[in-house]
Amino acid sequence: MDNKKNKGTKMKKIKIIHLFAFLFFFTLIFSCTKNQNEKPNINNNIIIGFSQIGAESAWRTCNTQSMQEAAYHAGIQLLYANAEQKQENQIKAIRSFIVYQVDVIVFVPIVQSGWDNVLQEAKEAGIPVIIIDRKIKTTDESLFTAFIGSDHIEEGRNAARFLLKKFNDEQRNYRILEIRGTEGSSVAAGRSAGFRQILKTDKRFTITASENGDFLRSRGKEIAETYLKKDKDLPFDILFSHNDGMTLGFLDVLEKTDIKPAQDLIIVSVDAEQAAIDALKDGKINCVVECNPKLGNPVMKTVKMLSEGKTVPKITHIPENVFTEWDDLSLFPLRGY
Ligand code: GYE
Repeated sequence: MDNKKNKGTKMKKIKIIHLFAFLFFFTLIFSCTKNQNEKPNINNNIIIGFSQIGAESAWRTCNTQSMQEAAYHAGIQLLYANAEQKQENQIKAIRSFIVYQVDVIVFVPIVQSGWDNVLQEAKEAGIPVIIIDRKIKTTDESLFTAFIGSDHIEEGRNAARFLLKKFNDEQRNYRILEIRGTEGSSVAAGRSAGFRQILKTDKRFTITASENGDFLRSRGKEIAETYLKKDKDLPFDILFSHNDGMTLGFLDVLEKTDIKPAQDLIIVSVDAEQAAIDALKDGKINCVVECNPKLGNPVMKTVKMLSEGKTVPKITHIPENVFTEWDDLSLFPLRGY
């Protein structure tokens, strides 16, 4: 990273006014932790510029908090920018981080494509980029230093594996409604692909409808309203929803009908936020595939390794669980999101 500082002389000098404008737009986070007894370990001056997508779900809020808390405990300054669900805002934030000459850029790509130019700019400025949670599509893998997050294809496979196990002995056909996450995101693409990969081996299962729910609870509700018309038969046997928010929105509507969730309609969800685990315990969901939002510590560890000039792994996938109706979750610890 010292090299980068030397290269920095090539860049235009930041004027004081730019610095103030920058600080106005980005929150400097030092004190977000709840546990005030633990003293942070301030041993260097690393600055991370972090571009987050927004706050569309409980998962996302926990992901942001995990980054803030881990940075605080590691004694790292985190410049946090909330993109309010817009790729263009993320690109602007990344450009500001380059001008500010942060030590590392960390970002969650809302969609897979369209990052090459801005990442090339970061590369030319000598700033390493760590991509977290969602992946990008690029022909030039040198544009980022590391990826840390879940294997979303495996999550889709796990959702499908649950169905194969549940219906192991039955000889009938199943109609599936899929509610997808944000269009163009690697998560939606991965969960869809993994799910299909496993189910295509079994002719009993057909995905009869697939809707974009944008990871929003409100969209889950709207989709349920479209399909669950009174005096009509339930058009599906299974719901596969790409996140708990959309599942819970769907349940809000389903519970006003005579259809029994997790019995008349088998429900498989992803994320494992507390509300979904509670619904699983209450017999309203059949399976919840975990997606772990707590990426803060592995990210800070990687940043420290980079600052010490060490080589870091290119791809780190976080191990994850699957929670089902067959598990005893009575003593299960709180999820924290
Ligand atoms: O499943 C969802 C969200 O990118 C894995 O984004 C993440 C997804 C998560 O907001 O709830």
